[in-house]
Amino acid sequence: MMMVNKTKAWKKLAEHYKHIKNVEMRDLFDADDNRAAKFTLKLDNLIFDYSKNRITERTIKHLLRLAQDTGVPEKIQAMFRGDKINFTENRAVLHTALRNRINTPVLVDGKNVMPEINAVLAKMKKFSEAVRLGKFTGHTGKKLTNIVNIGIGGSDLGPVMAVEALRKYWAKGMNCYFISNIDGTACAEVLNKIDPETTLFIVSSKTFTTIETLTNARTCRKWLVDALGEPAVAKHFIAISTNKKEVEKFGINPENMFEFWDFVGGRYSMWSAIGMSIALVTGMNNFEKMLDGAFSVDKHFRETDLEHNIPVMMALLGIWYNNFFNIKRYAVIPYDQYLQYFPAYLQQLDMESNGKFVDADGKVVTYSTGPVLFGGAGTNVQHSFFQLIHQGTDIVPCDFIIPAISHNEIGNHHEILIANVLAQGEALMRGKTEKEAAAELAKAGKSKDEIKLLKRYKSFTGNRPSNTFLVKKVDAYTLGQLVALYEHKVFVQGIIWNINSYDQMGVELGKQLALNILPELSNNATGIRHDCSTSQLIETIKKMRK
Ligand code: G6Q
Repeated sequence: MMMVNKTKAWKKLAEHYKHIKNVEMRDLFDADDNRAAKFTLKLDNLIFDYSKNRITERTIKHLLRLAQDTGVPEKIQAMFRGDKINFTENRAVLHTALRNRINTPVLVDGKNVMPEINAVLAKMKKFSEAVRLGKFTGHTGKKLTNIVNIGIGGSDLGPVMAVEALRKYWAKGMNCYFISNIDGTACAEVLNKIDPETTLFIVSSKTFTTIETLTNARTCRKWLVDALGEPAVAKHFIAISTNKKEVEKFGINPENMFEFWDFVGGRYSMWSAIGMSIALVTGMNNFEKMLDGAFSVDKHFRETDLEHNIPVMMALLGIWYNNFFNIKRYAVIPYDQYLQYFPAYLQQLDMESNGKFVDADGKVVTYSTGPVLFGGAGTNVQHSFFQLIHQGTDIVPCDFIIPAISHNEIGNHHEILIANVLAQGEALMRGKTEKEAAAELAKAGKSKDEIKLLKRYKSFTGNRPSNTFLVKKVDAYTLGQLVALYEHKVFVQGIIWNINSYDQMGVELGKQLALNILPELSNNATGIRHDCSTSQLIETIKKMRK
């Protein structure tokens, strides 16, 4: 296949960029009162306003042509159909089947996977309700009120993000903790807070071979057995995995195992039983609402033409900046404290999916793929990295997310929050000329000399892009929608860049590398040749630890 940067659509965009790069967004807005309406899409109560981007209708036309020419519409259908689009692992990519709320058959190797998915959902419902109602109790008969998810990467980031996002829906008296890092501190700090009699551990691992998760699980198991004895394990440990054999080997009763499948990637797995902590703490009804929200986006993504398709537009705008403006980063800023872990979650989703340099034909790409993503909750980040976003030499396109209604409407807190996010988007778009800065300084009573000195420092180039996602309230449904929008955005970009968004060789390399050094640290095994820096560090650490 021809590399995408050699296609006619790409060349047209490169040509068009030469014109757009000098166009000011503030002029586009001043010239067209209808610009916001023109560049806004809606899905239920979710509004995606992408008018504050360096685009015209012509830009969109060219970008849509790129999506057409790279086969985005067909590839969307191929994913939902269960084609093995994860070609390096020869797997279908069917996280969408997990939230296929109308239960239409989805075939993998000719077999409908929906009955198995529904069976696990039913098992999750039964179990989570039993725990929440105190029918499934701990070994000593006490209600299980401390939920501890042990997992890492895709088996942690989704659940922790969603559980925190839905904190307002937590059952009274229930607490949820996450142990992911192999750093003993992660385990120690959680175990210090909980009581074995009231704790349920969820060992979440797709492969059930990940060293961090298994080491943490063993430590927690020992802690529990020391307190309550071996028979307690059956009442305090459940497993979520695709690997039944390893779960049994670990000593967890298969009855307490909730299965998922190879066609669900780790970072796409919060919709599976990996989301058990969400169901336990917020209730299965909320977990199902999250699936409903994601399903609404799946339907929109599958059935809407490219131009009105929110994930497609998100993806195309990302490509426009990454590949034509040469901007290889973007920030996601939710103005909602409950969404504080959303950027960290998206970091994995986007960077693990599209941080690839070899295309589907095995060739090294000659264009940029996945950008660097960072972010944090607003307004906090306005007091940290926003300086660079406003005046840095590098442009950072931003996604702002804001709910119209807060879960905690206290005084005028939420109005202040909303005023901040809207002001940021406007300021980034408009900027402030030296003349405007001078006028402001004069109004503030500054002297001529002060104005001369300060006006340059207080001016802002503007013309800095942002998208605004406005939702009514961050509930489970909306959360499901937001996550699914980004999932599909990442998918579309992977299609256009012609890479496999669904493998993670870099993560696997990390798993393998540590295993080479471990024996050298724990005993005196030698014989592995390292670079002299690594050898020196190993020796020094050993001395320090003696
Ligand atoms: C996700 C990645 C990775 C994975 C973790 C944990 O897509 O593959 O983040 O989720 O390495 O793996 P296990 O769930 O197998 O323990």
